[in-house]
Amino acid sequence: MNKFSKFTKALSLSAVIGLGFAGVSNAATINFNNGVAASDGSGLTSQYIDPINGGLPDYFIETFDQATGVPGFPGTTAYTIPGFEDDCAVNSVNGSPIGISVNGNASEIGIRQGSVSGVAAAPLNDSTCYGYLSNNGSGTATVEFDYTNLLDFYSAAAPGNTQLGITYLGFYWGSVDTYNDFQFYSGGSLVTTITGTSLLNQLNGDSGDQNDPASNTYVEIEFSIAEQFDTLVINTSGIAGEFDNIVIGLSSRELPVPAPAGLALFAFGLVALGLRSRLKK
Ligand SMILES: [Ca+2]
Ligand SMILES: [Ca+2]
Repeated sequence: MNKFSKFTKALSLSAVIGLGFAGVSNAATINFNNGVAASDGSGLTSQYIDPINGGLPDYFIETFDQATGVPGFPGTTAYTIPGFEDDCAVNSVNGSPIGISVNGNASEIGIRQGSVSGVAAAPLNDSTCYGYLSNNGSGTATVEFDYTNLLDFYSAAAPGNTQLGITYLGFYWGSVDTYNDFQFYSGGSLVTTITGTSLLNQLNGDSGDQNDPASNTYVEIEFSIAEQFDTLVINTSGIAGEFDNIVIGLSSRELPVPAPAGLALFAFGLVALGLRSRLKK
């Protein structure tokens, strides 16, 4: 039993209907239609893990809410907006062997609830705490989520497993702007980039729209083991880049049993039974 298994709870399963993502190399498979409703009122979350219901082993979630913090992660309130300290935190940061490192300019990183004009907009249907990055009006703001610690912890716990890496990342991207982008690095080398412009083109969304599902979407990236990443970098050259429910999955993670085919057969069986009972009458 993996030590981390206790941190994940139950499976939240949905149909897996992925769409290819144009404009990105074959380094990773990017989907954006698999998000499921989050049980904590945060809009959308990963099909593999829910803030309250949990998920399959070897997935980890950052909700930015203390209420749905992960046991064992002490977290920090260093980036919370005054007035929300009791509710918000980066749950997974530092302070533990498996903590992540958040690197960036504290004046450009925020965690809060609700929308404030000219500051940040809550992702669609997200009434919980979320994270955001702002350039405060000029230049480019950057924040780095470094998972090297977590990866090292797992690697040490699985000696001989040279195939261990982070091969999944999902996040709820609120009010996608043309000037936001997400980059993935491994050992300092760029693996792939998702730009707001590409995403909006794919979804036919309007830049910065806070109310349109086409501009507020759950993005998932599946990496091959050769293209695993250890660091997520978010950039924005405007106000603002908003995100919530960041989920990472290790290569050792469980994948759900492919249910749709079985469910379809089951449904067909029910229909057939229904027909038979009707014919009997
Ligand atoms: Ca949240
Ligand atoms: Ca935005």
